[in-house]
Amino acid sequence: MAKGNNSDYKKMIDKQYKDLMKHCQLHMEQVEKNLPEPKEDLHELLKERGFSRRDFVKWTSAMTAALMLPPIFRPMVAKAAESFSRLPVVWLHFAECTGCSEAFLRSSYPNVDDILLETISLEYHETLMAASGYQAEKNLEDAVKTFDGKFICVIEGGLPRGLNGKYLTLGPKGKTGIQVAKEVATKAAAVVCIGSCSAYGNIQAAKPNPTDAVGISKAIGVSTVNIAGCPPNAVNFTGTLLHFLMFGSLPPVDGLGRPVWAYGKRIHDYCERRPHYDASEFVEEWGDKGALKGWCLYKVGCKGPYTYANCAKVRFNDGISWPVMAGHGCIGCTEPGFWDTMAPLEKPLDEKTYGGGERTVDNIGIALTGVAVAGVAAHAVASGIRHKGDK
Ligand code: FSX
Ligand code: SF4
Ligand code: F3S
Repeated sequence: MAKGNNSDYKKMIDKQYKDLMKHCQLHMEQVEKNLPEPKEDLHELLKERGFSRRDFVKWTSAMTAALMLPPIFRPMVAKAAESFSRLPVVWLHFAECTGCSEAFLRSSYPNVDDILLETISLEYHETLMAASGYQAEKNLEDAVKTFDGKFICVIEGGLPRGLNGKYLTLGPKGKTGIQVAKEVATKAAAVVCIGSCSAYGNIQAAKPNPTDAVGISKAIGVSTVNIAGCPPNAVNFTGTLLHFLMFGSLPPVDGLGRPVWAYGKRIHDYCERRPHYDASEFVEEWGDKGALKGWCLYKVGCKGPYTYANCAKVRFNDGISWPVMAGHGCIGCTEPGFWDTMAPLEKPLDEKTYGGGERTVDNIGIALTGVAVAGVAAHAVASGIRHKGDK
């Protein structure tokens, strides 16, 4: 490319980021004005847990990069983190195992993301709140009324549609999950699905799906941002909420509703065992010499080539490990219907059906999930319309 073109391009990018920064600053001023005062002092909390200022700065850099923003946005990420407890959140539970809440709130090695989640202003959370029965229902009604159009509705769990939704009823009035979801989600600024159950139905939607369970978007027809995974990574949730605080909208998503910054690449693309895959060095059975040497887990069922997520990059438990590092293949938990489509979990997918031979694995992954990428633009537009945040 000619030198002139290069500098024109740089100027254009610089201008775009400048405009984005301006938008971010304006939006954060609105946040200051319109949302309640912070309920928690993040820095106090971090200090109590033994995190230094330097740890926080390191975390802001990592989060800014993870969100695919240039370093000039670091102070804004820090500001958004400090404002995290201003964001009113109503957290609903439907058909699921509550592993998502457990994974987020009971970390043995809490990192900055986990502490950030502790500051979240939970107006309603069925597992954590003390209230029950009529009182709980009143709390929910009050929260929805007080923060109408401003709160984030976080949903864990899918919705059974069978028997008119009566496989799942909640509260003293015996409302169906579908009713509750409609009442709350339609009043929210945005709906964030935590985990593959609320995103796509997941385990309760696995064949033969006796209750006709589906994800939230399919059940009630609202656009949702899907933090897929069973359970998902806290980083992907906090990053998505930080984006909302900074820009007043949720981040761009793929055709399956997953934020592109977190789910834009395959497990196989970031995997530390990838050089062994490329060198055809495979674990053939559990405990063999390949397993001891950390070779590729494809032949013992790793579904990393078909799965979009950043697990290898951000890992779990304060970056300690992730499934493939721990020695088991990825089971594809961020993909819709993985219990059926990725089965058997400890064997490769049928190579006859999918083309056969390791050389084709890359192509299979892209063919199977290509549909996700094709829908990026359409869904981004739809979610932009859906979210009532600051324009
Ligand atoms: Fe599902 Fe979450 Fe898996 Fe469990 O709530 S994503 S079954 S870890 O708990 O929804
Ligand atoms: Fe890693 Fe699995 Fe890909 Fe092997 S098949 S390189 S273990 S993601
Ligand atoms: Fe799930 Fe695979 Fe990550 S099983 S946690 S997407 S490595």
